[in-house]
Amino acid sequence: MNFKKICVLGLGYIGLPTASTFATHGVKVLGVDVNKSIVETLQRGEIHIHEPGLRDTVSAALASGNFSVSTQPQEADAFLIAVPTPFHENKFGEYNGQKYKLADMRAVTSATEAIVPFLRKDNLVVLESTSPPRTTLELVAPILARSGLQAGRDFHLAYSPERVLPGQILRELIENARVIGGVTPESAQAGADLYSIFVKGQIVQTDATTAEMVKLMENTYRDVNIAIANEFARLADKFGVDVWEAIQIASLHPRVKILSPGPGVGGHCISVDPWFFVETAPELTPLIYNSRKVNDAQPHFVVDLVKRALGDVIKGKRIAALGLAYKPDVDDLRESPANEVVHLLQKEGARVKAFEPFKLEGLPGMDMAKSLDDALNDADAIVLLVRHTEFINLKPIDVAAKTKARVIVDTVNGWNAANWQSAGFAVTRLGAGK
Ligand code: SAJ
Repeated sequence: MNFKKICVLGLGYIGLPTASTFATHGVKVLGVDVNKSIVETLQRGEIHIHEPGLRDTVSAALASGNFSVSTQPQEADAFLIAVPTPFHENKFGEYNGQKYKLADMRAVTSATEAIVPFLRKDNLVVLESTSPPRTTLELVAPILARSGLQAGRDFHLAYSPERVLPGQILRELIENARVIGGVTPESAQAGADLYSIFVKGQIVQTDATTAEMVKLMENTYRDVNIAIANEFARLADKFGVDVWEAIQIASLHPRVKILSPGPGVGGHCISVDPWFFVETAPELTPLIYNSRKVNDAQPHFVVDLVKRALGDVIKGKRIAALGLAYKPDVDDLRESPANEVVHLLQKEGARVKAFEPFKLEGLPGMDMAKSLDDALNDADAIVLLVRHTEFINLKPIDVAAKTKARVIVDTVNGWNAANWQSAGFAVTRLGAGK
């Protein structure tokens, strides 16, 4: 198929990089977002999200004359849906007395509805949003049928998940393997024709539901494996073993690769996607469900460690919390376990001062330090919550000179315990029972 003009609905972390990359590859792109202020920001040539290289790609797309933005779709050869699929805030499912979260598909529904008046014979529609299995067949196709056209017969319909890593989106968008699941083989082929405009990685064609499952399986696999690493950390703590040493040794086995324990699992993908399986088949997913529970409980385990490090007294203690981001060297605080640790410590009566070098303003309700020195100054204990390079490179001697705190809690195996001990610190590490 030949694509002269496409319409991308949703200009967020995935839609904007995708739309602007198509435009810099010679396709006319209309970017659509229901949020007026996002559209206006882009029309001014600015961007509303932080992602390395994105500003340059969007500027190049605008300069090429191929990229325009609007709050309304228009006729096009292909429509891409890249809108968020968060959870319902106050709606839960229940199975055997266990509550689970439910995907909020309203954005997918309304973006699909917005396409209906513009859908023409032989068009291609691609859903990119992470969605519960069978969404393409059972939610998107029936809405598009309101046009009088039928998916797979009159127009092509496919599901193609993004699998890019925040911080490396623009490179991975081009280089990663791409899965395209069509409602018919012809739909998958049409999707492959479209993405091959810029994708250099392998393009794999399959059916729509397989592609939906693939995306959820990838992130669920990671979540379950982090959960087992977190349980190993708890076990090591109990048995007087250093989990980091044990993981290193176990991973010498040619068929074992253990992920890293930490303060929990954050971000907008791995802590979210497994729920889409649980929601659609709670009776089949006890392992996935319990892994989510283990990872969500990990901040409580960290708080117990901090308590232990402080001789069981947490109330009134001043704690410097280093890092709030959901993972190292990013500015994204969404669903971050570090935030959860800070909230729990505050609830226990600690006076927490947090320092996040990638987002100094932090989050509402937090006492944010303006600088590292500001955080360390008059702290009783230092808790390392994120492996930001800046923190990993700290020298114990320098830190000792800036604070009266002599207690550190390392939740990410970021610091060499012996070095800190020789600078006079009492060191507690997550998973280090030794
Ligand atoms: N984490 C651990 N231990 C580990 C690895 C990660 O505790 O050994 C924690 C991190 O600290 C973080 C969370 O897990 O809080 C998730 O971080 P991540 O770097 O593993 O993943 P994300 O959420 O940034 O991006 C993932 C990626 N998926 C996989 O690696 C399977 C990315 O490719 C997906 O595109 C993205 O989810 C998504 O949007 O689905």
